[in-house]
Order: sequence, then structure tokens, then C-alpha cells
Amino acid sequence: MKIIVITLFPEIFNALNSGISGRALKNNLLTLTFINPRDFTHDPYHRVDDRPYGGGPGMVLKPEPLWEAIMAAKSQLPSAKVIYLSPQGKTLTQKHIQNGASQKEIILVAGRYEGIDERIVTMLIDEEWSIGDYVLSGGELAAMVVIDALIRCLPGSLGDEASREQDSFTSGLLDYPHYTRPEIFAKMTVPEVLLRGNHQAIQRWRMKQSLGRTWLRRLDLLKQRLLSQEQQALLDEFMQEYTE
Ligand code: 9WO
Repeated sequence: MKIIVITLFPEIFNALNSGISGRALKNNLLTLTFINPRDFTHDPYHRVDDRPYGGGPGMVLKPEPLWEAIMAAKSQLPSAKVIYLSPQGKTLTQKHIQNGASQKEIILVAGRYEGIDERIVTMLIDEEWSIGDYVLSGGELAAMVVIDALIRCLPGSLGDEASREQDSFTSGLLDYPHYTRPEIFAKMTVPEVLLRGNHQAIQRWRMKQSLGRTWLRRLDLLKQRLLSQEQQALLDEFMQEYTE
């Protein structure tokens, strides 16, 4: 997969050189490059922003340098969708990420200031994506969230490929609780079933916890799903124990 990010601050993305994303980059599962609109300014001050028409606080990213930057990216990745990270976009879910990960090429546009000139959105942006209902100082952190989530979907990105299936949301349910040594910590024990080594019992306990937590915390997710007979029975058990 090839991603070009249009950004005034490519250094921010250095954080992706650590951990799972760092290994994916090193192994060339993903090619990540940057184009800076400031490199497409033609005035002596290299200005990328200007005052908003109609007045008001703050500045707007000028259209010309952004236009040239996006066109340069499109010439490198002709089949790429151009995606603008903004709070006005559709809110992403794991499904959108999985779909995005099947694309060969993506161009991500990270805005700054109060936003980009709307004519860029009209002419060059194919989709607007939001990572949640809050405002950041710029699109870079949102782009990094998207890149990290995409990388996890690429085959070969995880040390143990089985762990992807276990990811919360891949299954549409919340994760079950995790424990490791020591057996007693801060006077708290580990659930007995996890110590006994009965794998079928452990699987059932984990599914029950996942269902129970999703019921308690994210009823919206549970309502989108059809439960198997066994899952319904496990959830009934959880609800019974919870309410007594
Ligand atoms: C809103 C706003 C309201 C009053 C005054 C100034 C204001 N600026 C903004 C605003 O949305 N600024 C954005 C900052 C411009 C585009 C880049 N920025 C951004 C992207 N903030 N948050 C995101 C973002 C992207 C994806 N998902 C969540 C948030």
C-alpha cells in the first residue's frame, strides 16, 4: 500500500516509526511519503495561509499551494482517492478502515488553521473522514490514527496474525479482560477459570465477558448484531449474574 500525506508538518508523523507501524514501514508493507504545500509557494515569504473572506478569527489554507501539492501527489498515485481529515467527514469505523486497507493507493490531506479553501474540497477531495466528534489543532493526528488503523489491517503487519481476529471491533464486540502474572496483585486475584487451563471453558468465559461488557457499555453495538444461540445463552448468564 502507498500513502502520500499532504501536510505542513511532516515531522509529526515520525511517531509512526515506532512499534507495529514502524516495523510495517521497515518491511515495506507500506510506503509513506509526504508532500508539503509550503514547497509549492512562489512568494518570498512562502505563505500558505491567508485571511478568511467574510472576516472572522484565524486563517485559511490558501488554495494555490494546496492545489499544486495535491496535483503532485495525484501524479505519483494516479488511482488514489484523495481524503480530507475533518470533523465534517463521515465518522470512521473498523469497517471503513478495513475497506480502506484494500485500496492500493491513498492520498491523505491534513488541514491546519481554521480549514482549507472550500474550492479545494469541491474540486480535489473525493471523501472527508472524521475520527470522532472533537476538534484538533490540525488533521495530522487524525491522519496518523487512520494510518495506524490501516496498517493493522495489512497482512504481515502483526507479529501474530491471529491477534487481528481478536481485536476489539473486528468481531463487533468489546474486548474481554486480560490478566498476566503475578497471580495476586494489589490483593486481587485472577479469575479461576483462566488458571485451570480448560481451553473450552476459557473461550466461553471470554465470550461471556465480551458480550457482557458490550451489553453494559455499548448497547448500540450489540443491537447491530445477531447473536448465536450459545452467545445469547452466555449473555443471559452474564445479565443474570449482573442483576442479582
Ligand atoms: C473549527 C472551528 C470553529 C470555530 C473557530 C475555528 C475553528 N476551527 C475549526 C476547525 O475545524 N479547524 C480544523 C482543524 C481545520 C481542519 C484541520 N483541523 C482539524 C481536523 N481539527 N480536527 C480535525 C479532525 C479531523 C478528523 N477527525 C476529527 C477531527
